[in-house]
Parts: sequence; C-alpha cells; structure tokens
Amino acid sequence: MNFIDKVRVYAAAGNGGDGSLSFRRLKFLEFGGPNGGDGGKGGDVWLEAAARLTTLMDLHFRPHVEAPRGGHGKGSNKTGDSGADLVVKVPVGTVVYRDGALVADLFKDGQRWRAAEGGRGGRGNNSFKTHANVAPRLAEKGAPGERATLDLELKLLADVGLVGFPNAGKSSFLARVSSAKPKIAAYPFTTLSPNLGVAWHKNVSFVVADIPGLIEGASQGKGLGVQFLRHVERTRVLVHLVDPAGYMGEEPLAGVKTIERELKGFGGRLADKPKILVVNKMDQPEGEAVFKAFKKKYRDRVLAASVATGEGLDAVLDRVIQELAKHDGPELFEARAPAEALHKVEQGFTVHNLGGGVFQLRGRFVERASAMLDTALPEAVSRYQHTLKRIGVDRALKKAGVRNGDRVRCGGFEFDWSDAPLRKLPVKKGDKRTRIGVGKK
Ligand SMILES: Nc1nc2c(ncn2[C@@H]2O[C@H](COP(=O)(O)OP(=O)(O)OP(=O)(O)O)[C@@H](O)[C@H]2O)c(=O)[nH]1
Ligand SMILES: [Mg+2]
Repeated sequence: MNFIDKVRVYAAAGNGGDGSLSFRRLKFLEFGGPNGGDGGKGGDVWLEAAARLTTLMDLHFRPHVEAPRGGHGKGSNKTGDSGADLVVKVPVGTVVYRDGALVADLFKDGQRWRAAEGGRGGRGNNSFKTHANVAPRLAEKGAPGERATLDLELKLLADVGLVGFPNAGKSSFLARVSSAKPKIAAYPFTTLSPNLGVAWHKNVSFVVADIPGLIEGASQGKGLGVQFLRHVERTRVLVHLVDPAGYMGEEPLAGVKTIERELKGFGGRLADKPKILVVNKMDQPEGEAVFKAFKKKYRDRVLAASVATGEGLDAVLDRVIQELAKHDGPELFEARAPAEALHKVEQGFTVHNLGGGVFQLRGRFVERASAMLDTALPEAVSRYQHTLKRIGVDRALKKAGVRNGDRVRCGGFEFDWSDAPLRKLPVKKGDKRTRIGVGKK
C-alpha cells in the first residue's frame, strides 16, 4: 500500500489566546488604569501543493492535523504570541471537498489553501477602555479555532490518459514514449497504481498517465474498480489501446464498447473527452484482420501501431499533439469559495425548543461569543447579554416559548434564562447579580 489517493482529514486550527485583565500599579498612584493585553491569534491550518509528493499517504497515517493556540495576553499591554501556522503538504492535483462540496483544487506547485482558520485572540481589558468605562473589568477568552473535516482526493494532472483492458500495452506505451519505467508483464493487472511520464514529440511536451486496466463491471467495483479513472479525469485526451487478441474471450470490437460503457459509468467528464483509438500489437498475426474490421467501423478515428516495434507510433503521437492543441488544459475544477456563503450567515442564528425547558441556540457568531465569554467577569457577562439582545436572540427565545429558569445551550456553554430586565452597561463594581449564573458544562 504505497499509493493513497483518497483520505479524510480532520483539521483543527489553534484557539486564540485569552485576553488579559490587568491594572497598572504605580508607587504613587493608587489606581493606574487597565493594561491587559490581547491574546494572540491561533495558528491556521493550510494545505500546500508540493510537486515532490505523489501520494496522500502521509495524511492517511496521520489524518489529524492541529495548529497551536495563540499565547495569552499579559499585563503591561503585552499581546500574546500568535500560534504558528501549520502547513500540510499535499501532492499537486489534490482536490478538497467539504460536506461533499468542492472547495479547493491545488493544481499548482506551491499553491496554498487555508483549511481551517485560527481563532482570534481575546481582547484584554485595555481594549475595552472607553470614556464611559475607564476601568473595565472585562476581558475575552480566545475565539475557538475552526475545525473542519475535509475529504481530499488526488486527481493527477496529466495531458493524456491511457485506457483499455488489462494487458493491452498501456504501460509499454508509457515506457516507450517517456523515460518512466512502469512495470510491464504478460499478465493482466500488472499496473496497480497510476504512473506518470513526460513525453516529447515534435517539440511538444506532455504528461501521460498510465492507469490500471479496466474490465467489464469496473464501474460497479469489479477488478481494480474505476477509482483510478479519476486520475484521467483531468486529462485533455484519452488514448484507448486495444489488444487484437481480445480480452478474456471478448472480441476486440465488442471490447471497445465495454470500455466505453465503463467510462460512461464513471460519470463526470470522461465520456465526452476526445479519444484516440489505437489497435496495438500490430506485429502479432491477428493484427491486420482486426485493424481492417476497426477501420470499417471507425474510419480515420482508429490508428494502428506496435508499441513493441515502434511501428505506427509516430502517427499516434502526431494525432495526440493535434488533439492537445485543440483542447486547452489542464482541466481544473471550479472551486466555489465557501467563505462567502459563511459570511452571509455569520450573524445568523437559530433557536430550537428541545422540550423540558431546554433550548438550543446555534450559529457561528453566537457560539463564538459564548466560547469567548469569561463567566467569572460580571462585566463580560453583561456585555454578552446585551449582545444577544441586540442581535435578537432574546426575542427569538421568547417566541420559542422560553420561561424564567429555563436552560439555554450554546456550543459548550449553558445559561439560565431570566425575564428580569438587563442592567445598564457598564455594570457597577461589586454588582454580583447577573442574569447568567452558570459556567461551562
Ligand atoms: N507483441 C507485442 N506485445 C506487446 C506490445 N505492447 C505490449 N506488449 C506486451 O503486452 C503485455 C502487456 O503489456 P503492459 O504494457 O503491461 O499492458 P498494460 O495495458 O499496462 O496491462 P495492465 O497494467 O495489466 O493493465 C506485455 O507482455 C508486453 O510486452 C506490442 O506492440 N506487441
Ligand atoms: Mg500496465
């Protein structure tokens, strides 16, 4: 097992550092004002395409990737250190899905994509200083880092894909036209994972991908299945090689239909790709008759060659570069930026009545605000209450039927609901009566 082309990754960005609550102490000044610094930002998790990698094996064995948290803020207005970003290298051609939607296509060496964003640092009390409140006893905890479950798939980037039954001569073709050295043998399923090679013909260079052979029912998972077809999904041209001896008793002409069906069965873009049909092994006695029959049906869409002797190969490569010139590449996947969609619902929230006097509050903004709340600080609690009220949470809870003493859950945080009117901001020093009484679960 050395070629892994599909993996599920759990990315956790670092939490932000907590803001500091601190006051200056001077010898002749009894009260020196707030000087608690902000927490540092948590580290991001990035994916970066690296040309030297050819498989997703590293991630297969270590699918949990985690960036460090930000440092806590300190007194004397010292900001906490930012958590270092974690950069995870993946092979060029890795595409990323989140909840089934394509979110990134890392097709270029060195290209980076942020998989999870570090939480911002909590603000220290110095940041809350205002004319109305010169000595805030208020600081935020760091925002939680983003957590993301991502499905990574390697779709090799090649210009030409070789398809056909096992034993048709695909690997031999690759070895002949490039300096790649794939395994070649006189039995089916010699190739177990894709091979790439760079070919040159008449001053045109192109990348050729050789994949394991297809058989009937491959799209239902027979043989090595069709999973390797994803590696020719981005090619611009397919070369379909045919063995004139047929495969497992199936006539070559009927065999072409079988392979076509499997390509269709894979879905996506394979069925519509330009194809060059090549009857290979023309040095074999049955070659001539088979090619004649093909010619009748496919006319000039079929070529004859012998990878073994090199006969006819120039004409095949001529056709390849003609087709490549017609179809610009490489085929990239259009990744929709999910961030946009998220921004729109950033401030949105939902309220669910779970029954038994328990309510669930959901939403990115409210969950983050809850996670950043330091319940030991009455001023912070009061500010949190006002925030919820301002964005309409109170009204939504009442509409959902909340009553005095009910529980409201938000992320990992719970509080009791009270109908009492909110206190004015800022809360006076020493005022312990707050509507929110309970801390984390
Ligand atoms: N006589 C003759 N034999 C060939 C020719 N091309 C390939 N072969 C032979 O056919 C056999 C299969 O070749 P491969 O290149 O391994 O075939 P493949 O399509 O890659 O097969 P899988 O990897 O199993 O799908 C080997 O024994 C090759 O030497 C040819 O033009 N003429
Ligand atoms: Mg092979």
